[in-house]
Amino acid sequence: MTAYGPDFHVRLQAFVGANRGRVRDLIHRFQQQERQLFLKSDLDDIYSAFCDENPGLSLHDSPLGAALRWSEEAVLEDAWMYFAMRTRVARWAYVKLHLETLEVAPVPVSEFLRFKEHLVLGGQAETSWPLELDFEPFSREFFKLSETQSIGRGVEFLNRRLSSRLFEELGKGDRQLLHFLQVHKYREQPLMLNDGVSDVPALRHALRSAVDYLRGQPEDARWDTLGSALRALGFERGWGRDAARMVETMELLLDILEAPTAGALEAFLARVPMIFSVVILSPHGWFGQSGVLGRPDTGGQVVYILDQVRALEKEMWQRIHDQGLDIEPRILILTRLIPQAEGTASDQRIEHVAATRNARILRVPFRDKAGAILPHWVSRFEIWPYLERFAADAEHEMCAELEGNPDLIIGNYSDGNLVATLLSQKLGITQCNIAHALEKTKYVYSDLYWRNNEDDYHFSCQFTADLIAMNAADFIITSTYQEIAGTPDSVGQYEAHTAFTMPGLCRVVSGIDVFDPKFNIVSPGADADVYFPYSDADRRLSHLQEELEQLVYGDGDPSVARGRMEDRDKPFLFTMARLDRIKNISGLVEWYGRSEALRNEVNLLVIAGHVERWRSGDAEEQSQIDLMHDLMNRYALDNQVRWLGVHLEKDFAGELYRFVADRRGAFVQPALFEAFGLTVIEAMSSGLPTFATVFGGPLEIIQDGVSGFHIDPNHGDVAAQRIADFFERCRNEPDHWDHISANALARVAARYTWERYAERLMTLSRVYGFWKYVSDLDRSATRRYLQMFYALQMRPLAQALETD
Ligand code: UDP
Ligand code: LCN
Repeated sequence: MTAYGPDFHVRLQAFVGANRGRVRDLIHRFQQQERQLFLKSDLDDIYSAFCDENPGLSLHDSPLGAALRWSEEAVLEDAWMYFAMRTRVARWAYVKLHLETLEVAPVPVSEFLRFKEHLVLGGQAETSWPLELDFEPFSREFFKLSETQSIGRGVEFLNRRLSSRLFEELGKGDRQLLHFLQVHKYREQPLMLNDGVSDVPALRHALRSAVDYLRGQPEDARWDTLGSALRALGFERGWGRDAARMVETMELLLDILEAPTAGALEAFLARVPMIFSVVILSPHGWFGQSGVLGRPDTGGQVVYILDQVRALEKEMWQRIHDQGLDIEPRILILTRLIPQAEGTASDQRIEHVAATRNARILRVPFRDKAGAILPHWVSRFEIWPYLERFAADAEHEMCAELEGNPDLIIGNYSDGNLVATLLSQKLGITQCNIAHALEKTKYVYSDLYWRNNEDDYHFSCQFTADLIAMNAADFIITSTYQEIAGTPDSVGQYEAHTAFTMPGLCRVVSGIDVFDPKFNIVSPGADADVYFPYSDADRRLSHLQEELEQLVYGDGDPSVARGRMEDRDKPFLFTMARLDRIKNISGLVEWYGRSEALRNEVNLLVIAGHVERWRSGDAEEQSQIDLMHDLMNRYALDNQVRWLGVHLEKDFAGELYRFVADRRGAFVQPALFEAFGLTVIEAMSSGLPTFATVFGGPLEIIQDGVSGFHIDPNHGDVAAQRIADFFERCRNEPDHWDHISANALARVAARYTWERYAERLMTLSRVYGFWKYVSDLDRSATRRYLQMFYALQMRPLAQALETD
């Protein structure tokens, strides 16, 4: 098989030169298409057809075959064709081919992008001077991962690489570690070390003396009795709750000073009391604890954050407690206050988060230019003008609530990550980003033809914000590997920001490097108190059964329900999602309508959006509602499909998944693309066999045919048949259902839990905080560049959206 290397284009040129006639035939095929832009699927189709017709050519093993297979995109104009080749996961190269002379040459990414811009700007692309963004020079000096399998394990490699380098430099690392430990305090209370320890030899000496002293004390002795002796040696609180743990922590540090290893460093840093308060940003949606889910902008992110907060608080409390400190951790979720709250709590300034000790939601309103509070909800695509003012107001309110600055700021989604950037940069606080979903990959050509979408989506603002935030973050966590770098066959969400162009706005030649060690995969879980196995009889919410029966099988109120499942003996398929185009709920209804086999096997329950159009205030949702009615009519589905336009509370939704499992049904997630897919792990945690899209997170969550099934939303008929076959098999072999169900449960338990999530996130925050302090991970040059980019591009774009 041809591999990519520095001489690839020479080999390609030789092959093209030796097969001129055939290559011209192939070029002719492209030209016949009468188009200029080819996506991977177009290239594959043309190439496969050509190979079938020219069996003697054996293109497959040739450099030309490889170039075509690797190409994600090609652009044809006049005498040239340019190819963007993804030669391996996250590795790109660009090449051009002259259509007459058949000259081949490698090209830099900027030339490829400029050529592509012709499609939009015509000849102006050559003469214009666009803003060309290149973040690469800023990180040239930094350590980067080099293997694709290391992507997303940044902290592991950062520790390995930097610990040896730092400590090699003649005690430089030791000194920095000493300074780092000396600055720790909680408010005015010093922690870890006091001024009694002046240099590294003194620290080693003090540690040895303290360990000797502590070994002579009862293992469970506390600071109250040990403190005065330890203080005299130079120590403050923070080493452990009792003598045994203090010895462990001190010995870990002695080990590091002796010969640092990545493992010891991580274990030690994980114990350093650094994180007492955390701010989590989620500005755009209806953020609340009830009555908000299922609305257009209020999806999994809200569920994720509330579960995250509960898990984080527990973890923070435990760590603080284990280190012998009696400090209550504080977590604030900062979101938008919406006065016209439509029955939700979104108009309340502050709200305690249920099942936490101290976590709260703090809501700060958006203000317009004149300073007036914005009363109504604003779509996530329209919020850009309000964020800078929101950040300024939020800063005051959050610092007042916390009585000081937080120790960590976590952004969520594009808007939250941008506000996190503004606050973190201003206050000098460690910043963690969580994208949840990056919009760029959801819409084909959202970059190249951005102007076509500008009125509805304002991607100019969103992609600019994403670039700023991802480059500003100290670390980024993602739910899956594919979110960062895709798969061998598909481009990752972050990877899609490596190089792209928005003609007339900016040309991004290096937007983000997925080999940067700032990326870490930390997958979320499903709330184990709500989503538990259907077989767990003692915990079942039996009081909800009647209501569920009514909801699923009843006639229901026509304003919120359409259709009923007349044959109650059949199992049913269940799907639940926001009624966005990308969720493809209407696609599922259509596959179902068209598949006799599937209709014979099962009924379908859909919970999505509203049944009555007027209830929706969102254009995309309204058009999906129209389409759903159209499909229900076209395929006469009213006696087999039940469509409910209700937003379920969490407990109720949890019991509904189990209700489906009791009847040996299955869950379907048919999205065109799903960044992660919390419903998928909720269904699997309930023991439901799950069929989910092959595009996005579910590809990684489910092992196809083992713990569930993948379906391709672009081949609905095949998907429908696959589901029908499963039910047919279950009728003949009832064990099959049990087998998939048990594997789904095991898969989630092994990989997707909030306990593991919280442990990782707290460790990462400390490790990145440490490296930021002791090395130049602070990236001051990048910061300055980003500030300029913000002021010169982001702010004017956002301001232009605000009407008077
Ligand atoms: N959800 C809900 N009621 C609804 C629709 C959705 O409770 O009517 C919940 C669902 O259980 C899941 C979340 O909203 O927890 C959706 O998250 P997911 O990651 O599947 O998709 P997103 O909406 O974030 O794109
Ligand atoms: C946003 C999405 O689109 C989902 O795929 C995720 O599961 C959710 O956020 C939580 O991260």
